[in-house]
Amino acid sequence: MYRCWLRYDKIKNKELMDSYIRLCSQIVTDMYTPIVNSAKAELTNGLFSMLGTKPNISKTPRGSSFIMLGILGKNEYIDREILESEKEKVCKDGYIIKTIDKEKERFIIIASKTEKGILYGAFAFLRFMQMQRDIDNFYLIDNPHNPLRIINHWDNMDGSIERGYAGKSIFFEKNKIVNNMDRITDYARLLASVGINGVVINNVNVHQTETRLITKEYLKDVAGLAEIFRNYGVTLYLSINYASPIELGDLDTADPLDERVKQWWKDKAEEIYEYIPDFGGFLVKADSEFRPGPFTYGRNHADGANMLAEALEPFGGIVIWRCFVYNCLQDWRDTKTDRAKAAYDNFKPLDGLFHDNVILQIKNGPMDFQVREPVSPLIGGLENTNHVVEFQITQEYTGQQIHLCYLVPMWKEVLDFDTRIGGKSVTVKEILSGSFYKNKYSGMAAVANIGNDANWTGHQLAQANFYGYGRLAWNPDLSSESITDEWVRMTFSNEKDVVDTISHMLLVSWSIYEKYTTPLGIGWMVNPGHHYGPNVDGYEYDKWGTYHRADIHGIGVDRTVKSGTGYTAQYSKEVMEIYEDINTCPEELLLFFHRVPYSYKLKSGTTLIQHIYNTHFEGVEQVEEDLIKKWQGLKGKIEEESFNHVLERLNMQLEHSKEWRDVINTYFYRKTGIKDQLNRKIY
Ligand code: BDP
Repeated sequence: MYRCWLRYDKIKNKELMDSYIRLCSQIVTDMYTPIVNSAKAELTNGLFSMLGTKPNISKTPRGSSFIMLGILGKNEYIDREILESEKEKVCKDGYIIKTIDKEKERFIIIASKTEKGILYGAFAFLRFMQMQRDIDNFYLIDNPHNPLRIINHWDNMDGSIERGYAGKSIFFEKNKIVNNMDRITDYARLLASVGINGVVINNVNVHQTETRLITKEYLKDVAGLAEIFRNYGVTLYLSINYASPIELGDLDTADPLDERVKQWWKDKAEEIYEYIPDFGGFLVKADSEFRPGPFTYGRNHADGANMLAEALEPFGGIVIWRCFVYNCLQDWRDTKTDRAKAAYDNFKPLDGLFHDNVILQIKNGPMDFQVREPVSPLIGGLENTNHVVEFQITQEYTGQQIHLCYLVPMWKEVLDFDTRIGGKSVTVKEILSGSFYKNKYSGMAAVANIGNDANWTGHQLAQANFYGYGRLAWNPDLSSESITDEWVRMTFSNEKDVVDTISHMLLVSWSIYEKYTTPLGIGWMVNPGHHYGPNVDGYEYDKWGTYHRADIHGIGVDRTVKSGTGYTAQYSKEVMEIYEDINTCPEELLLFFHRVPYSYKLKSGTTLIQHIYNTHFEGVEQVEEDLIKKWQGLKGKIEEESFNHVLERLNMQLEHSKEWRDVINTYFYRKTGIKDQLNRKIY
């Protein structure tokens, strides 16, 4: 469980084993930099574990078969075999893997224009071997689609993790950075293996101790972490407290236009870069949920972000500024204010005012990581500002790693969403890759789901979300099915039954979770605070701006221009028209965009109330049929420890899904008095 998808089980098939051994007994490279050394170490370990023999490492080939690692254009051997046209196809940090079959020599080239690319190539090669692919005629050119592929940790220095469901922080303990770096090295390996190239190690809510991470007290230790990540091509970033100049006792203001504040951050940047020459930059949650920010001084987000950007600019650093800004002190009686509009309202007017080393980080939906939301209109809505999406791998609202909820299909829907900007087809993934607006920086970020649990993610199957995020950040065109297939084969086995069963479970799990939780995009029917389990009115009369507005007649929030909050106007004209009209609005988002009576007939002919009852019964049945029964069928085919662990989680899921079903169904039955047509038990 600990090794996740880097298991490297011994190859059982004799023929395959022979063919692998033939080509993999030697690694040749004349490079000795830390990243290439990591690539060599990965290959050595992986090959040894799969083949039982350790490859030799040498500068020049000895013998007639080997794996050759090198930089394109700088290695005679490689340059002789790789055509110019092939070289052109390899982008920065991409790689080519090619089997060369000559009369006297047969070898495999893993080459790139950068060292990181070599490391990614090495991991890809091992991945294909784990999936038992033929390497006798290997040919692959693969490039990262997104320049930034970042993981955000919400780790606090006391070791706790905000919204963490897999134990404590692997970085921090008792307000210090941990001593044992082995686990962090293993984490860096996992990140690099899926192509992640940036890590923010601390929570966006930067509390007192964490504010000090950018001081001498901690920078030496932070530099130690940065070194581990650097060896695997991962750049380290820190979340900072916007009010640091005050909190650290140096100034009485954090006004971004105050010269003393500007100088303070310039000096701070210089100090950080003395310790960490390739420091990535700052992630900032400002003026959001009571965090300090430029609003205090009557300044806007561009003023705030640009001031930090100027400080980091001489060193090549970036500012990642979050757009999760909304009124968290709303009056529930106020039906005009719509939280969904907040990010766009706050940031669209500033489009074009940010320095080019500022990147805005936008949650995938306009609210907050619910099980179903439309895509944030700010993505692509910003025409002249670098931006990245923020996904949440940690399952705050999607079952907290007790429920199985595989998020790759959800992220795929977001990435494939057609924004219709300018009346043309423009998908979110094209915007994020930077190819549409030609942004200087772009890509993806996501909140990590790992902790120090032995299996990293609490629920072992939640490792698939971590893996899937990395793979999608590398290549958003990969299908959910192919990512799932890879993960299952590497994590469990290549046996057909195992692959089919676990893939099925993963691929249906989001839909199952959605069925027994909140209906048709409405969201938020959770217990306040910890956000686990059903509580239909938990947030209904509260200040957070998250209302479903259910009464005896109907439910939903009218967000149309015609008669509602006008949120739909934030989209391109074509998308707006789709959402605006109840007949064209995708049904899974019906209650997000429209207020609907319970008797409203869905396209299937079922009424809304009956749909709510049906899906809630179905969801629970599917936990039994599609998850538990399927998993039980794998007894004896996967390791007992994993088998029992997952079964235990699934049984918890079953219990808790029943709670969801009964609370939701009962709530609506009591609100409406309308009976279930099938007379099932509702309380
Ligand atoms: C909310 C979480 C909260 C985070 C916040 C954020 O409940 O813990 O601090 O998002 O993203 O979903 O800043």
